[in-house]
Amino acid sequence: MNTRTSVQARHALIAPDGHVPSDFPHWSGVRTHVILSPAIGASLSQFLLLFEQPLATAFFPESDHEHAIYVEYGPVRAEWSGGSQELTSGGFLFTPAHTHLTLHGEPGARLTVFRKVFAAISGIPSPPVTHGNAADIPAEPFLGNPRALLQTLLPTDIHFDLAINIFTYQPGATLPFVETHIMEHGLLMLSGQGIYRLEDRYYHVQAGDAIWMAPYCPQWFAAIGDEPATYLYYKDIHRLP
Ligand code: UGY
Ligand code: MN
Repeated sequence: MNTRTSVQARHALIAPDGHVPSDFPHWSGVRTHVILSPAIGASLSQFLLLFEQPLATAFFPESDHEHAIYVEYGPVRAEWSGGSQELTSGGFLFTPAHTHLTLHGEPGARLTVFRKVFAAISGIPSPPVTHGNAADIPAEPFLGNPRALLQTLLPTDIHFDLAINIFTYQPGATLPFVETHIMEHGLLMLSGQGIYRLEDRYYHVQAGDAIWMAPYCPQWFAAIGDEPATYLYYKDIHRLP
């Protein structure tokens, strides 16, 4: 037996063939894979939620964790302290710390949740609940390259201590250099395939794969194949080390 999954001290590739679901109190009808968590060495958690049954429910109780959600397939109804929103494919939602969050999905709905402890700055309010759809977010050439387009889903103001972005590469396009930075990433390949360099290793990655890059993990990507490669990723931002 074999797998492309590789778990290292400072990075991981998690391929779907190894997924094993978790159950949580008051959740029902949702197949839940905890892809990343502090147990692997990350400071974020990354969940993959597959809604399987009518009235399926996932529940994140109020805590010092904030949540950022991206819906691959909807519809999903999100309810939080003080509001609710229907999310279709491409929909995203941010809920700040100290907000409970309930997600109801139709069978076949699939989404990713990034969860982390909010890094508060005294005197600056928490970021507000924010939602939208990737279809309405402009795709900007990354460092001038129109074959590598970046969408920044959440506002870029300093209230936010995380970003969720979508990168779309045409076949043959690459990250322009090997990045090495303090920011940590959790990543989900949404479509296509490519080669991901993580530290000194090179991995073939494809839709459905997830990646953890610890701070300072050298990283580079090249899209291969006949169709564009797209990935969703999390990044911590805007806080002094
Ligand atoms: O935002 C980023 O750091 C991004 N360029 N990293 C990546 O795609 N691995
Ligand atoms: Mn990066």
